[in-house]
Amino acid sequence: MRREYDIDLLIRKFKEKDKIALARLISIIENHPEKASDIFKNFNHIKHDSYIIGITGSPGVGKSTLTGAIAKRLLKEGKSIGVISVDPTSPFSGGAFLGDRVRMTEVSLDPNIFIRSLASRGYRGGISRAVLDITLLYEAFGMDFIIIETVGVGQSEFEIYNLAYTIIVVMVPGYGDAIQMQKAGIIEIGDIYDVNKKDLGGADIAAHIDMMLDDSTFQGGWRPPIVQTNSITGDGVDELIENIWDHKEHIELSDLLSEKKKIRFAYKIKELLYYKIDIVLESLINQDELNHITTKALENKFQIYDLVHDLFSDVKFERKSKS
Ligand SMILES: Nc1nc2c(ncn2[C@@H]2O[C@H](COP(=O)(O)OP(=O)(O)O)[C@@H](O)[C@H]2O)c(=O)[nH]1
Ligand SMILES: [Mg+2]
Repeated sequence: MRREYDIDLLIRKFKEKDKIALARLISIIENHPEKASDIFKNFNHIKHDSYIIGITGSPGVGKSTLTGAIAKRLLKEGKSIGVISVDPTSPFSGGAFLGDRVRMTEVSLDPNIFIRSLASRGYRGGISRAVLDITLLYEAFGMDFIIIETVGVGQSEFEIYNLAYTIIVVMVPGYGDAIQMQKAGIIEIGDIYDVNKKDLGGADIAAHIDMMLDDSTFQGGWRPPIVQTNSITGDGVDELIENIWDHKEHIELSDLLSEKKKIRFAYKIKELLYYKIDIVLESLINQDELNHITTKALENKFQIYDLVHDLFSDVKFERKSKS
């Protein structure tokens, strides 16, 4: 079946806050990054900024449930929310996975929330490119808040640090998880720490993190608070949200927010450059040449640097003068 996209019609509906149009535009941008510019040019006049919250932590700690709990409260305050759930470790590919829908069912029917799950690694230009573009679409849609949920362990291809303004690191009772997070360096990026599954304990972990933070120095004068939540019953979620507001206020007043916004766009620009360079690279070196030097490298592995270098011997890396 041939599916024509009438982008103008979609944009018109999008501007009328039609969630189906939002969903379609996200799909188009996910699958056809080359269409992004055509879509985004319709939003040039929009100056709206969403506040971006990142929720990270190991699989199963309760990030999706917590996202639902936070969203529920924000919706009650009349806010609109765009959720992006990134879990490349999920065996499901593409689209939304059922689990997250179920965990967020209560809120997912509200007209002021939109949830998108990204599960596979197969996005053109990479998963982080897709995430960045979806945040831009959410901003154009007028979302007050964007919540990005992401698996935080051993995931280098997507760095929430470059995207979100307030980062919540979620852990669970039991030292295994805390130690794993510490090893992965995730523990250093939190603006707020949440030991979830409070019903299973976790006061010791909270104290442990607190002690660890005592030994740290804090850039910008923010000492990350530690909260405990039960994201199923909602116990502790109000306190968590209070802490989000405090952090938001802190970075707004100290101008750290503009710094974070700068990082977000610098990251996006780098992403776009890499994407372009990939295309250039494909046109410079074809698969045959690649196979050829791979064979050669197999014969003499110590020549590997020279072989790659020689590939570029005919290419002139000269900057065009800008006059
Ligand atoms: N006991 C308990 N279970 C929870 C809590 N929060 C989430 N869960 C459960 O933990 C499992 C994983 O939750 P999920 O939100 O999918 O975790 P994610 O992988 O981090 O997104 C689900 O079965 C949830 O019902 C909590 O506060 N207490
Ligand atoms: Mg999840």
